[in-house]
Amino acid sequence: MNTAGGAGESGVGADEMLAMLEQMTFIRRFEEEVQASFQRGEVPGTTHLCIGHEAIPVGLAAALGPDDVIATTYRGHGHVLARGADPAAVAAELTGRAMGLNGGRGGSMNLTDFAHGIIGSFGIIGGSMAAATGAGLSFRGTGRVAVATFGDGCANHGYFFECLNFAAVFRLPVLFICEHNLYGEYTPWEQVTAGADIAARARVFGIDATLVDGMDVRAVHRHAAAAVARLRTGEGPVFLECRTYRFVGHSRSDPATYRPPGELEEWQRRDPLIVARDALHDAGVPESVTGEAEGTARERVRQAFATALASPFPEPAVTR
Ligand SMILES: Cc1ncc(C[n+]2csc(CCOP(=O)(O)OP(=O)(O)O)c2C)c(N)n1
Ligand SMILES: [Mg+2]
Repeated sequence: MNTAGGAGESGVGADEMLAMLEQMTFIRRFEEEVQASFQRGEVPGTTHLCIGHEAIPVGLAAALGPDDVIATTYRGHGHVLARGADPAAVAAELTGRAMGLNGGRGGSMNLTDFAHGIIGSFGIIGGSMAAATGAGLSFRGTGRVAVATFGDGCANHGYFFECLNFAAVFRLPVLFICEHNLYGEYTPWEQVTAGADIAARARVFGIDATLVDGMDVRAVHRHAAAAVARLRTGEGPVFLECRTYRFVGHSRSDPATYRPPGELEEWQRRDPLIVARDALHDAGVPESVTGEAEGTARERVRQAFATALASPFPEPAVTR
């Protein structure tokens, strides 16, 4: 249908907003299937889900061009999917199959797909910042942009300060995106992090830094698009602190009992899928149209995992 018209304050048209809702719904259902697959024993190692964070990968990906690159973390499945990696190859990597993005040998925490500008997912906190800063160094004067995503827990690591300083001094085209979900593993961020916000730390280096509503894909997209436009002109790095919340535990079967009662429910009221759906309904898009995202997402996830699980494991490594 022609859904031309606005979907709220962001300037994002309803068609684009609908596409973003579909993508967020797909990532949500994909991650739920990762968890189910993990519990069935099909995913070796561990998993860190981005359920609750979906507005960030989707709003960001819509602002990037095909020549831009991203370095993300172990909580990066959503970024990899949003950049356009083949979902079956992602599912296959998670389940250790030969057709996986990395031949089935990297797994959940190391998803890499150069064809889609994903230069790495990093299990080492801060590794994504270093990789994107290095990419930014090689992109100077080209108009290309390198993105680093990382968590609030990264803000106390040496990498954080070194990369911000280096990128600022050399005016690198790097977009630093902090996915601030209030916890580093099982520790509330304010117990280990001084200051009122993390963006303030970037400003010390003269970096343009903004707090963003990470539950609203329109806000993420608007800020990411403005940042990318600025970065292409060579004005130096930009920092976005996107406030979000993970609706699930840190990893594996973490029941997240360390959260205060009611906190999860409070954030779930601003579930990025609900925020996007409400904006579309307010813009006149009927529920019959927004509801289609659900069936499409489930079918794409079913196909991806069916393909992956039916595919062979890699040959055992040769040992010498
Ligand atoms: C250099 C380093 N130190 C410690 C760890 C152990 N570790 C794994 S996840 C994690 C928490 C990180 O929290 P945050 O950066 O907020 O990311 P989130 O998991 O919330 O997305 C830590 C400390 C690590 N992986 N790398
Ligand atoms: Mg965190």
